[in-house]
Amino acid sequence: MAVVPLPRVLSGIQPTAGSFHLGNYLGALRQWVALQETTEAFYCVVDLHAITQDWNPDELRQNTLTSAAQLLALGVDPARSTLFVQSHVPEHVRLSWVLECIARFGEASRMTQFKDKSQREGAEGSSVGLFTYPVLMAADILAYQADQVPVGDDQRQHLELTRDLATRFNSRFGRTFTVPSGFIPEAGARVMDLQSPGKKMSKSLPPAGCVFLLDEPSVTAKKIRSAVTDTGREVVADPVNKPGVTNLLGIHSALSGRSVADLEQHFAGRGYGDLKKELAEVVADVVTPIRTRTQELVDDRAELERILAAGAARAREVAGVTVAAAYERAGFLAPAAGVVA
Ligand code: ATP
Ligand code: LTN
Repeated sequence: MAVVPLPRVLSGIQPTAGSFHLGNYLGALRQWVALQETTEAFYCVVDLHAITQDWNPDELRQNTLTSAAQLLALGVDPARSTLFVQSHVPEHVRLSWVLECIARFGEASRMTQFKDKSQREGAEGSSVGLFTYPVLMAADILAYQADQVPVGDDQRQHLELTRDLATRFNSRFGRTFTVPSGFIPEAGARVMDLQSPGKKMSKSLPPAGCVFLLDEPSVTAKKIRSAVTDTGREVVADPVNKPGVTNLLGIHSALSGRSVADLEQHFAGRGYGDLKKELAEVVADVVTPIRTRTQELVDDRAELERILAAGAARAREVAGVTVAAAYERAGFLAPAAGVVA
């Protein structure tokens, strides 16, 4: 009987904070865990992406370890998926250069994440790496011939660029890359900030609006208690007039698995205070075990490093094959035997 290969999945997350937040978890990381059951998954901590804006080397090293520990704690299983650190696999950068040379200046300039982030620093203060960031992301994905990429809604445009670059390379040089699709969840794809519910929850906004997985439960409860709600008192979803309450209901629904309509009934005749109190409990039930396990893993650095070394070795095997094929098709002279490429 022919063996049908499992679909391939690749995703990455930046180690740019000491902790992931609920937006990361619901928008992306929870899907990472689910997808390991049915796919061959590659997950990386994208440390090279983390230096496109100002960084501190010691913090980067520490955050890379803590990020890997959180991924394991929330359910990424190294026996079933390949977990690694991007900078341990030099094939990403080798492929990225070639893709940079087929990407167009105009298309990279249209990336809204680049426009937003570069606006904050201005053209003189923004790095060239910030501009080419989405092309490195394309290389991350294409090097593994990924079929699906689980990410939050904000990464849609980067995925579209990835697909365009794969198609362009394939039509110029012959079929080399799988053209990937996004895997974007409906519930949780866009968790909003608790203080500014018009903006997505993000570590770059003030911490009061962002629920970090490694926050103490009392801190989380306080953030939820202080979440901006709306005029009126009814607990109903209404994205236009009640963005704050709608966001809280959306988070509850994504974590508890109950539909928003069911929650509206459950809170009928009760106020925002009740919603917030219950939501804090629902969040604590999910994040407390993740916090505890993360700490245990961070304390066992040797084991963490062993898992990451095994992941990088497996990742290099797969990415090496793709990048060798892409280099050959692009016309690079193969190095003579004995020359390490
Ligand atoms: P920043 O806002 O500082 O750029 P971030 O907090 O958005 O960073 P990333 O590392 O860029 O975090 O995102 C990691 C993953 O989490 C991505 O797949 C992204 O789509 C998803 N994600 C981030 N924020 C949210 C959110 N508020 N809702 C849903 N998904 C999110
Ligand atoms: N750009 C993404 C992080 C990222 C990624 C990837 C996601 C880098 N490489 C490859 C999926 C696949 C972000 O900002 N969240």
